[in-house]
Parts: sequence; C-alpha cells; structure tokens
Amino acid sequence: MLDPTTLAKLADRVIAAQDNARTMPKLTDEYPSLSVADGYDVQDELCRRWIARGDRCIGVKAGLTSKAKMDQMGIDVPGFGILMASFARPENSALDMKELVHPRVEAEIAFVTKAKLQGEVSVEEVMAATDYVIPAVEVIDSRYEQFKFDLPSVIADNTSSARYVTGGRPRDPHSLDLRTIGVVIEKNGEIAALGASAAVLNHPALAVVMLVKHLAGRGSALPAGSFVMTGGITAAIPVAAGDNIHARFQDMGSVSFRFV
Ligand code: 0L1
Ligand code: MG
Repeated sequence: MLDPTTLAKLADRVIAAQDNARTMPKLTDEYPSLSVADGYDVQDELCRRWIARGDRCIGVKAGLTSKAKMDQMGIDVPGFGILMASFARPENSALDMKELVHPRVEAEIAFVTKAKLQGEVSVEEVMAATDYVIPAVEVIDSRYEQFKFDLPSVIADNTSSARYVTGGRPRDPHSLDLRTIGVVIEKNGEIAALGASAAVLNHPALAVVMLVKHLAGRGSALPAGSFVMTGGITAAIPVAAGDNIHARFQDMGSVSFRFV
C-alpha cells in the first residue's frame, strides 16, 4: 500500500501528464514495487481531485477485454478505469488533438444501469439491472510513450481513458443478442476496423459482472444510473487531426465525430 506522500506524488504526475497531453516514464521505473491495487488507489486519488475541480463521476470503463490485449498483459480479468462527465464529447463534435497525445479509437457497447449491482452477480442479473445499452466510441490515449506500459502503470493512468462519444439508439438489452452485434469503424470513409461484440469476453455483460466483483473487492458497488463502457469490440485505431470517425453498430445506430 502506498503511503499518502507517494500516492499524492504519483497522482500529481499522472494528472500533469493528462492535463498537458504529454508522456511520462512508466511509474514502475521509479516505483518497481507498485502493484495493481496501488494503481487503483492512484485512480481513486485522481477521482478525488477531479471532483474537487467540479467534475462528476458518471461510471466506469472496462479495458483490456479482448483476448489479444489480455494475452499481451497476462491477465484474465479486465482493467477498469473511472469515467468522468468531463471526458464525454457530443456526437458530431470536433475533438481537439492538442488535448491528446496519440489517441486511438475503439467501438464499444455501453450499459446504463437502473439498479445497484453489488458482489457476485450473474450476466442475467446485469441484464435485469440494465436500463439500456447504447453504442459508444472510446478514445484511449496512453500517457506512456508508444502505448508501452505494464499493468500497474496503465491502471494508474486510468487505463488510458481520455474521451468517449455515445450515439445511435438506446436499446433494451433483452431486445438484442449482445454476443453478435457487428461493428464497423470507418475512418475518412474507409473501413478501418470491424468486429463482433463477442470479442468482449464472449458477452459484453460479462465485463460488468467482472467490474462488480472488482468493486466488491475494493469495498464498493456499482450504483444505479452508472454508465459502463464494456471494452473494445474492434482494434484500437490510431487517429490524427483531420480524421473523421463513423462507427456503425448493427441494430443500434452509429456514432460520428472528428479530430481537429
Ligand atoms: O480501453 C482499453 O481497452 C484500453 C485499456 C488500457 C490499455 C491500452 O491503452 O491499450
Ligand atoms: Mg476501451
């Protein structure tokens, strides 16, 4: 467990890199014994600071949910990150590249909950507690050079969370087969990535199951009204100023925005 001085120092470092859109050395270079639990403690400290600035926590993201990313990191549960209201951008808006380091976009299904979820829950319980699902595109932006990190460092960087955009149509989760939603991301009118929602742990609701278990391990729960991004269905696509992104989700509509 980090002492309060080290925790504050690490949070200062991460928040400065995020605010100034610059990279930083891996935190484990200086703190080799930093653990994943310490990384989550840094996230909690970031959250306290964002709230002190007037921001609002609206939910959680699950990241590292694809088999490829899990194998690469040697994990079998996702890495989670905090989502603040200030990370959201409206559909069809222009995202400012000056605020970002080397962003990538990935298509995800987001869940919005209507009941509290706590402890060990099943996929069915997650589905029953879900108000609606909605298409989303996450903009990830590691604050580490070339997206090179280890697990504790990337958790402390809030799992590379930067921006997210929702769009399309909110849908009752029971009206869809959430394992077989096809998604296409177009960049500047060309197909840049495609996938099916089973890429997320075979069922995106399983990311919520694992999130709720993770929260229980940290003595908390997922409140009703949470917005949860369940993980990338497609590969993460690098983007640059001038790029237009259009993500089409089968039976759910599409999400569009651009980078300037
Ligand atoms: O949302 C994600 O899957 C990203 C999690 C952090 C790792 C990365 O930046 O690729
Ligand atoms: Mg993601």
